[in-house]
Amino acid sequence: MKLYFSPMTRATRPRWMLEELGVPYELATLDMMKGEHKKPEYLKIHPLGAVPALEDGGFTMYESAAIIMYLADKYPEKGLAPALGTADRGAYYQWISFAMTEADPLLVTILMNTRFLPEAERSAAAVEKASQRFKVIAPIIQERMKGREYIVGNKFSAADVVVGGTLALANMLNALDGYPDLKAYLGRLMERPATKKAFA
Ligand SMILES: N[C@@H](CCC(=O)N[C@@H](CS)C(=O)NCC(=O)O)C(=O)O
Repeated sequence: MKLYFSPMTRATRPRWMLEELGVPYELATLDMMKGEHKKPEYLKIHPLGAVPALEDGGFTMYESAAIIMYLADKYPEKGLAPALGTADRGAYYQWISFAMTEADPLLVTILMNTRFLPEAERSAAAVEKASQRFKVIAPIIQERMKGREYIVGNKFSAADVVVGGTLALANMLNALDGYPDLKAYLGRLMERPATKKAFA
């Protein structure tokens, strides 16, 4: 299995998942500064030229959360996804989707408009709007975490990888200040050996 990866990107999440699974994998690190992710051979793997992507045998796929869920299902014996058709499996899909569709885009907007876009293209209004909306989303996750160790059920799952990845991005943008339960949850996740390897 080969993971197309660049440090400090969404690719850290499937790398974390692979480390949690403890299965062998190859890391194909793309140098984004050199535009390696936009080369024609990589565009055949990911049509947008983004990371991550996963190659498994003759098959390739992209989208970080999809890769993480695929890996959880590929290794059922590792127990990183709740059983199909259970309430926990429903919650698992819910929190993965919530992190990816409700929280992540806001954080990417803040990241792009504070760090990555050329100064002339940055929008303070977009940052303000996304920050205000994140103040609606973060308390919902924090409420979920009250009295819980993990986002789903009472054990670590692939949903913690996705939600943890989102919270790590939020924390990097100082968007978790004022959410002590989220900071504590993220702190616990960051102590895991697999997380330390993936984020190293
Ligand atoms: N929804 C995708 C987003 C992937 C994505 O946008 N990756 C960024 C790095 S965090 C990237 O490669 N950007 C380069 C580009 O789009 O040109 C996922 O979760 O995998």
